[in-house]
Amino acid sequence: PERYDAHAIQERWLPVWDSLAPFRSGAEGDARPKKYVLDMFPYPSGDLHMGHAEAYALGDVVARYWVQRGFDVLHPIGWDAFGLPAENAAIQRGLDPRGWTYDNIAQQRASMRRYACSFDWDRVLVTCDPQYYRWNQWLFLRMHEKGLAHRRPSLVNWCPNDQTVLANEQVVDGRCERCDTLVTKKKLTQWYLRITDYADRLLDDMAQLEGHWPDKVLSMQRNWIGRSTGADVQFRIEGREEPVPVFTTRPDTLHGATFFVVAADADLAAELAAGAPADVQQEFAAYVERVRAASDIERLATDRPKTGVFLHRWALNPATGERLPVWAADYVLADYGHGAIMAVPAHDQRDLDFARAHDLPVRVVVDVRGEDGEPLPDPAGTGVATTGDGVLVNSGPLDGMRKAEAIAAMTQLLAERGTGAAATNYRLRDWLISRQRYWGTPIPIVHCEACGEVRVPDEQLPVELPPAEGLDLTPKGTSPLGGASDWVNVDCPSCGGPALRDTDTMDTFVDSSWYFLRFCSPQRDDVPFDVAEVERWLPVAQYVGGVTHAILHLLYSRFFTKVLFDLGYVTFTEPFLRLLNQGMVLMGGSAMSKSRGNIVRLSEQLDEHGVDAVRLTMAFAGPPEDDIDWADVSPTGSAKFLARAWRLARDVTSAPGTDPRSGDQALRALTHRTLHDAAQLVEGFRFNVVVARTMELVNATRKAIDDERVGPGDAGVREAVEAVAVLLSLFAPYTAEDMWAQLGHEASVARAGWPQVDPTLLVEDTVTCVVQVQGKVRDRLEVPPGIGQDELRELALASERVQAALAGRGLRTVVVRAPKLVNIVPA
Ligand code: ANZ
Ligand code: ZN
Repeated sequence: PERYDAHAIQERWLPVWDSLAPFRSGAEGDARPKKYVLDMFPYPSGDLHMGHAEAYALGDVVARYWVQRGFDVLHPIGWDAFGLPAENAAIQRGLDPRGWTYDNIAQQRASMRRYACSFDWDRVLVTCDPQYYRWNQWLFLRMHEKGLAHRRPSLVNWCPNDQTVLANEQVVDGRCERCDTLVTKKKLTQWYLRITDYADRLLDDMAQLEGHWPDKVLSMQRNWIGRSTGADVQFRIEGREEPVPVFTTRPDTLHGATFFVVAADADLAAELAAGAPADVQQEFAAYVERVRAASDIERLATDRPKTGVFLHRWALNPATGERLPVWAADYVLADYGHGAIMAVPAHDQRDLDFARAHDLPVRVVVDVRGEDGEPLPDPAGTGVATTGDGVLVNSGPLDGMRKAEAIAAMTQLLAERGTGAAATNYRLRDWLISRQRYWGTPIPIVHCEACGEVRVPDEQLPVELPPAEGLDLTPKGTSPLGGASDWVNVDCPSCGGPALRDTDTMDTFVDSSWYFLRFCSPQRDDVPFDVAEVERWLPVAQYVGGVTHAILHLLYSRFFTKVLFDLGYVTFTEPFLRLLNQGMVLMGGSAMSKSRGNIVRLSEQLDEHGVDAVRLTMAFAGPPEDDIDWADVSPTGSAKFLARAWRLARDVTSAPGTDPRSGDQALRALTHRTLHDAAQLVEGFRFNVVVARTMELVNATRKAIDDERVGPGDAGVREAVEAVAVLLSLFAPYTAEDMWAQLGHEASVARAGWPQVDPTLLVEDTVTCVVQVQGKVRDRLEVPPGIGQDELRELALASERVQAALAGRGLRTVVVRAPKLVNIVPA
């Protein structure tokens, strides 16, 4: 063919690849070293969108690169197929969630094939398949045996619109992550996984990930776990037998505590209020009602008015014996620390705001200085708490100590007196996995009046979902599975008596917390994963996905891995060694959304520009972490470049296998330099630079031919064009494959292998640059022939001999004639 026709090329190669299956992994006897490259699997919400197109283009660069480097690469795909959208489609449009889900999967799968994703299609898994979710149940049972899965009544986040419980992670700014409704609280008995038992390990093992995961993700995880160290301090309350503990990060400020606050919605507040005068009791009851309606985020917001009720009760400061008024307020949370605090308004901003709102005393106990060494003004007057380091004052035995020393001293003092101890607190909460929805994994527990909570025996797994037909799926606060009476009523596996199945389903994040293990042996129906295969492939060498999963999914996967390590099923404690978070694809500066009407449809882009041009554009748009604004990029430009590269392959006339050593030396040097750098650039995720360097190689080759410096039969030209084909095989697989075939090769370019780089060709030529000061030669520098004027000027001025000749004088003029001469005239 004479003309580059992207669509014809696609038609030509798709069926060939189907039969070649160049990305099949883990074949018996395949001696290549192993590498696991994983793209986050999609939710089958419709056809692929531009975000998928970016993620899968970038993940493919990495996977295809390692294949070229001679690795047996596991690059699997599957579908995260349970969840609310399917259920909502069922409710709103009367569709069967199963059918809806599998239809979407078929569509996405076809699009991925067309998009030439280098997936191993023999390993596909779908989480709503009973053969998958039976292992969710199996894992749940193992955790139940270890006490890591348990049920308890508690206040939970509740979405009044979806009528479902939400994990803390699914509450964003006090709103439901999915539907944006304000989240409220509700008391329910729910299933939890004890991720808090793993808080320290989840934090400490991050040392393994440092430098390999984006810093931003590591710090998000750290904040989410939220470990803080300090002390528990016991406060006696007049008229109450038991002392009440508070958690503080600043035991050093104990002498500055001027009041005491109990979370208004904590049981303790109700108890203390019960001993208060009748009018206070009424005021308190009305207040609690209002508090319960608000979300944690609203309650903690610093700009929120500090409301509260004085309970007419008194706490005793264990350091001073002073009587502190006890308040109930909503800025203290019931489920953090002990749900009560000692308030130190001089040194805590929220306490200060509260003190100023309710006329409570403010006492400075740390002398904090500004940058100028002067004491910072009194917080009582400025309304700004002083939170920094300083010297303790008004604090008895602590006076004169600095903050850190005083924290240690006070902690010890409290311990000696039996009124306190060092303590650690976490923001992390146990993972609430119960959902009162249909489209999820049934919890494999049976409730029997005689035996209590009974685990479904392993051999009875999977507990399959009953058909949706006939069930009322509309949210109502209890699970739709309760309506499937044939399914719910079972014989107790333990005593054989009448019993009921648990009707909750699991949070879908359970499904994605171990899917990377299942990919190693997706067909095994006797174990969740083949331990030997997992040993062979894991940990995942490279994980690629969106930053939206920076907390939830990654934390849960890390947690599952550690649990499986403790159970002896895996030998590693971190599942993902390296993480790449790609940016988003925007349109006109904002995220694509139906409401903005700025959605770019991937299928239309593929029809218009061809697959390769779209994929190349994704890689070329900028560093992968950055967002891509589709309005600013040029798939047309990408297509033109691809045509130019393709025409080079058409024009090569030397035979395959020609010894390149007889080729044009300048072109060869560029080819080898490009290959050498490209490898490092891909490994550092600088894909856009690799594309730019490939363009440079294409242009230089074309120019060498056009200038008649070399002929199309030159072995250096063939070598350059073959290198271009291999480089492009990472970004534009169809074009690369067609070029490879035009160059006379029979096998797929995908497995051609990275060309051997000849180190002798990497040595750059240099020229000698003379540096003069006042007309006298002072130094000679070896510089690359292509050095820039500015760079050469800096180099010359940095020379020790030149500096000696200048002897501290300033510069009048510096004349630079790159690469040969620099002439300096001092002032
Ligand atoms: C006295 C104090 C003095 C505090 C001071 C701070 C500064 P993190 O870092 O988040 O762990 N606190 C404790 N329990 C709380 C609850 N349930 N709701 C709201 N606030 C609570 O912060 C711990 C600090 O937050 C604790 O230390 C306590 O205030 C407050 F100069 O105690 B501090
Ligand atoms: Zn029983």
